[in-house]
Amino acid sequence: MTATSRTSTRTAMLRHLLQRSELSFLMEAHNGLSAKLVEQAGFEGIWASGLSIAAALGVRDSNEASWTQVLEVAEFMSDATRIPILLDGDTGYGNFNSVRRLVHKLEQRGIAGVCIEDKLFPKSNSFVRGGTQPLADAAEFAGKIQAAKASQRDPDFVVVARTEALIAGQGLAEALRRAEAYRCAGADAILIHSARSDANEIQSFMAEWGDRLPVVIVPTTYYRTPTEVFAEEGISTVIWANHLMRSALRAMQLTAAKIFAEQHLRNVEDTVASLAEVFALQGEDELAEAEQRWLPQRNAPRP
Ligand code: SPV
Ligand code: MG
Repeated sequence: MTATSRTSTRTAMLRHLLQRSELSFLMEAHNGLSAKLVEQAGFEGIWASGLSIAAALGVRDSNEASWTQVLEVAEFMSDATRIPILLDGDTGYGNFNSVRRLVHKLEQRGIAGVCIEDKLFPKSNSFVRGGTQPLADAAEFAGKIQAAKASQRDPDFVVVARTEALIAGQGLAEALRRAEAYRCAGADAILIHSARSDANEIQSFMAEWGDRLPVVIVPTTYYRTPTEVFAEEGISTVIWANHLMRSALRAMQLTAAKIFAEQHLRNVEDTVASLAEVFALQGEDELAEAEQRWLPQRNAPRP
């Protein structure tokens, strides 16, 4: 399969996930390994989380990793899987022109779509300084969406417009005004983000928004809301945004602390994945087979 046909297939898959009537789910990944695990678990798509990628790189979610560093990570994730990836493209890493170049590079690397948010570069995570972060001018952000849509070569490549109006405390009317502006600019879906511990403002948004465009949510803080409620509200896609990074963090902390305290491995061996599992995930079998096919065999007669 060529890079182009692989890309088209995945973009069509992501578009379908957003547009179908049944609720869909994107699971966070932050490197090739976690992307493989998302696919193995049965998920239909991956959220390449800015927060999780930054955390895994040991930096803050404040554009401390450059966009080409994020792209490198996304490429490993793309190579490691066959399901579509929606990249968290933060603010697009600059102006409309940066967004155009980002879209080209994502298409080249088999990423099925990008989500950009109406904050200012360099952004902070919505849960860190959400309420105090200035929003981008809505018209300028709409221009970024238009530029992204105009520069994609694969018609199925997906551009999700994310508004932070609720996070910034600007209220429902402003969230709706922005979402409508981004819809008119050509966005394929709207991500409406909320930092509340209940889904009330998301439900209010949905009541007004209706089915103008598919809506994506990130229920990190309103995790107690039953998933059926999201389906009833007409939401298209739920992103589980950071839970592999957070579970890996906890597991690594516990293992490191145990080995540090005990100075032996006897009590951890049964609590960690086997090496055989690691090699299987890496596809060692395929390499052994390829070596048989393409390396001169040791006992073969010399030509
Ligand atoms: C991310 O996963 O990086 C997101 C979602 O953008 S949030 O952290 O909630 O902003
Ligand atoms: Mg993010």
